[in-house]
Amino acid sequence: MSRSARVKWLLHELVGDDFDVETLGLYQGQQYQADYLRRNPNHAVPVLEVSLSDGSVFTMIESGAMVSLLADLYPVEGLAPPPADFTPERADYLQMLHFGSSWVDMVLWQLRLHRDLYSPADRDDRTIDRYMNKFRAEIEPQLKARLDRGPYILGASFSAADCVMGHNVLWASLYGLCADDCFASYLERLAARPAFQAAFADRDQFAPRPS
Ligand SMILES: N[C@@H](CCC(=O)N[C@@H](CS)C(=O)NCC(=O)O)C(=O)O
Repeated sequence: MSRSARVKWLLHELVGDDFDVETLGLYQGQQYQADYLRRNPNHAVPVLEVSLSDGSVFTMIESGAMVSLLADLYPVEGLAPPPADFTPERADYLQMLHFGSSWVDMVLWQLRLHRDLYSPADRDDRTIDRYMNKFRAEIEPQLKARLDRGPYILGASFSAADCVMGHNVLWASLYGLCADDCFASYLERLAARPAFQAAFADRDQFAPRPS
């Protein structure tokens, strides 16, 4: 259920099971171990390590960048409108990918921190109210308008942007957001995909919040 799911899901869409997964105990603080901090100084998941033919490894530390790059690397799968001269399809795709992995993500992260992760002394109910209202009043209508027009966030076809926005909708639904039927139908469509099922098959191993 962490942001790793966005990347894991897309990898299953693109290459089946042909990648290795390493898990990290976030609630146990394993992201602060020296070896992990060398890979990601932001002490966060996901990290994507790409092994190159010269034996070196390139490390990526931003889920939105990973999704964007991976979708472009496998054009035959057709999960990203091709980068070319300007096309409205490509522009809209990038816009949704970045909206999902920055703006919408930022709002959900504030909710996650203040509802689930901070100690009771650091939680702030006004911050929770502010971001719940922002999500309901500003973000949900934009997503609903898109899902009223078509089955996926870009319209008729599933794309890598759904791996980010679908994950966000799933995340938001844990806070009682995205309650409209259009979101339930969207999640049902996404959950019917074998790659989604493979990506979330281990979800029971992870607790939604620290005990
Ligand atoms: N902008 C980053 C955010 C990554 C992030 O905050 N991941 C969370 C889990 S979803 C994490 O690992 N938090 C642990 C920590 O901050 O110590 C991305 O999208 O990859």
